Amino acid sequence: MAFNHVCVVGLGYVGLPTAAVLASRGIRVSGVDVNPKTVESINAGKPHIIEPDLDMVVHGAVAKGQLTAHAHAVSADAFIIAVPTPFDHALKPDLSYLEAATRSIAKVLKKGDLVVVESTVPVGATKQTAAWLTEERPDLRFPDADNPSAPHDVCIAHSPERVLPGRVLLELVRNDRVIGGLGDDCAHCTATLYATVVEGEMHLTNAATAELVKLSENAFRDVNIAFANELANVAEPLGIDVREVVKLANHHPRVNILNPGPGVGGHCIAVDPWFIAATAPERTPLIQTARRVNDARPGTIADQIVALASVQAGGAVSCLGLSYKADIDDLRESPSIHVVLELRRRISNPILIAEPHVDALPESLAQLQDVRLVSFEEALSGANAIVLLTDHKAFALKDPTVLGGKDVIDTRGAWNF
Ligand code: SAJ
Repeated sequence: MAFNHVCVVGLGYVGLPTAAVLASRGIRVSGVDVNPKTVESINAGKPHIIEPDLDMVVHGAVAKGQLTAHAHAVSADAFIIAVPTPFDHALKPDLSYLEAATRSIAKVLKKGDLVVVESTVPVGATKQTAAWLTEERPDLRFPDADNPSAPHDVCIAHSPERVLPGRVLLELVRNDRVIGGLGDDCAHCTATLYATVVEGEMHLTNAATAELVKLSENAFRDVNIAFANELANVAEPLGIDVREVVKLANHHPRVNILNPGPGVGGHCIAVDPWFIAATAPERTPLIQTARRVNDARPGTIADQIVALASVQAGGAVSCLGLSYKADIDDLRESPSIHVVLELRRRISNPILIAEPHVDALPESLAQLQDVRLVSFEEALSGANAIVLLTDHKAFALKDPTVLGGKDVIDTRGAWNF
């Protein structure tokens, strides 16, 4: 099966790199996004997100006419859906973007097309995608997870993205892929599409298994980081360096503890475990507890900051880094933001924030009293309490003596004095 034209719905952190890489392999790609600014910027050859080398690949693909962006779905041979799947206030998955994207492609679907859900979804969502399509297009036959060998006109599969922000273009190509088909032939058909870009192995299974595989990967990491953070909660009051504990424990051949930090952020690891919990609330005490342990870390860090002598004396606090991890501009679910919010709840001292990847504070912080975005240099010179929250390369200390006499909390273990 040949795919000459692919429509990628959702041009965010996953959709845009996927669209650009497919286009760079000579496939005609139409990207679709509901945000007119995103469409405009991509058609001008400029990605709206920061990711190493993405600007070059997008610019090249747009200049060659291989990649175009649109406000509405375009008829194609294959559709890749890469829209957000957040959770709601009750910690339940919110599939409204997936539903809207699915219904939007229904209008242009034809016999022989392929639909791939790349968004991370709760178990059963790919099956639900087929149900939405059936509602919209009763004239077409869609695969049935309960009868996968039944004939169908359109293939549907789940192939979760597994790329690490900051290494997206590299991992998109090199990582193994899990592909779960709804009907018997759907995974094979999807593997043909990804074979144009993926150098890693492709592991074919059914859709529900692929859904749980993806959620398990992120929940595993969340539980491991929660363990590291719990160790930090134990070690810090005892005056023990938790990083040395982790480093030495990891010398055991069968131990691999991740790094403690200010908490877990981003749109994946801080969110996906709740998708498993929502499916089986009574059977996931470990996964739910890990989420709570990680979510409590910013409050613990805020308590440590409040206890510093310079803060007790009323001095300013400088918080370095707002994004959820190093060298990216993504502030989603960032523990750094929660540290600042918790800090403002506890004290009224001035708070200076340095974040080289943003031009303005996010709304949740901009509305707080006496919280300012400043340069790294001003953050270092303007306060006697310095807290490293995100270990951006830009915060590497050329001259550690600038911290002389100051109260310092390095939540990432990035500064060696
Ligand atoms: N973190 C720690 N300690 C660690 C590692 C991470 O506190 O030892 C924190 C980070 O600072 C960050 C959060 O956890 O706040 C998550 O960062 P991350 O680098 O672990 O992962 P993400 O969310 O950027 O990307 C993850 C990846 N999943 C796995 O590694 C299993 C990526 O491969 C997935 O594609 C992505 O989620 C996703 O989209 O699901």
